[in-house]
Amino acid sequence: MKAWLVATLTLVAPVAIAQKQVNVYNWSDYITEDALRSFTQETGIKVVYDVYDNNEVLSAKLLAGRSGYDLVFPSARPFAARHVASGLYLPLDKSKLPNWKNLYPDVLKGLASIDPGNAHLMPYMWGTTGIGYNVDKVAQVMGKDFKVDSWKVLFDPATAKKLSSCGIALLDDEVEGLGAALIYLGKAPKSGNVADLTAVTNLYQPIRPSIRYFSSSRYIDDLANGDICIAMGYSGDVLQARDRAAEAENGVNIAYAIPKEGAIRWVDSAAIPKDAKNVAEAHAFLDYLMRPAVIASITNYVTYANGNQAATASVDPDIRNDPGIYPPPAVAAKLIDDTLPSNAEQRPRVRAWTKIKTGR
Ligand code: SPD
Repeated sequence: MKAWLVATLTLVAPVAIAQKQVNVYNWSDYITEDALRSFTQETGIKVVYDVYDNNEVLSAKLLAGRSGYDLVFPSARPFAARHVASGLYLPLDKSKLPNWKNLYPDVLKGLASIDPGNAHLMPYMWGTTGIGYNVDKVAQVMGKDFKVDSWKVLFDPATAKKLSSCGIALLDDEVEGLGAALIYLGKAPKSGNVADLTAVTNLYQPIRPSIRYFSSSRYIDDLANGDICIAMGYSGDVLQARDRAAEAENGVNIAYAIPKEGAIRWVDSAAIPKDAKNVAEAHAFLDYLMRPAVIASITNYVTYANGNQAATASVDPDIRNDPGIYPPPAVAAKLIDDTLPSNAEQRPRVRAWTKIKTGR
């Protein structure tokens, strides 16, 4: 072939145009398929979506570097706070986020204490950690007048033993697992005090044989199907279990309780890892998530409150008035915002939690 012909063919040969994409790593059961599909339809950006159910798993990937993710959703305290302090995130380019104005000023103010100037973290959803339960099975085992209104339901060995017959699950979450026990003992949920943590391990020790498993996601389906009857759980996940059971019309009746001793209120945020490859696409996806109609429809499905003030009017009234999702003032007064243990407090906490989980 003549040289000039080869050159011409090379020039006109079709070049595959790479589709833009964004690699998202979020908690499981925390978005709608419809939101992902609509984003791609509108922008042409493909969303590669992976899920986790534990902040430690996300942290390990970020600390190792080259996670391959362009957008991640750490819980604000202590995780996102530590990530920001370690320089793991890119500053957000607010000029690419016109919907930032829709966010709640109070939520932003809360995040600014761990992320000065709200430079890296966008508030996504917030919720509480309490107790999810199968109303009829618990009544069957404990008697119809038994109330699920205290952490005692999980931490009293005699009660736990009885409830183990229908299945108890706990979160695989050090912050929440230790936090609930510390609140029950009247201590600060972020305590790293060795005496407090010994009291916590002593509290778990007699109930440990009654715990079927530790998982931060499996309990949703298990509650909905009637395979367990009680779980320490995240508010929206328990209410998703309630909705799944109702949809399946399987006669399982799930409720969520915020214990009278108090509970942790947490916020999950979104951030762009420092080594993200698709930064423009990550900003486009973040801005899309801050559209009132988009985030309200996600809230309506995942049953978590969001950090978007402009979305409130579009949230389904049933969700807005659900005390498990938006706790009324008397309950809110008992909530303790997630906190940030120091490194010195963290070490004994990790040791205590490992001991509790392994039962050794
Ligand atoms: N299925 C979504 C669950 C989100 C829970 N994030 C909160 C963690 C609190 N430590």
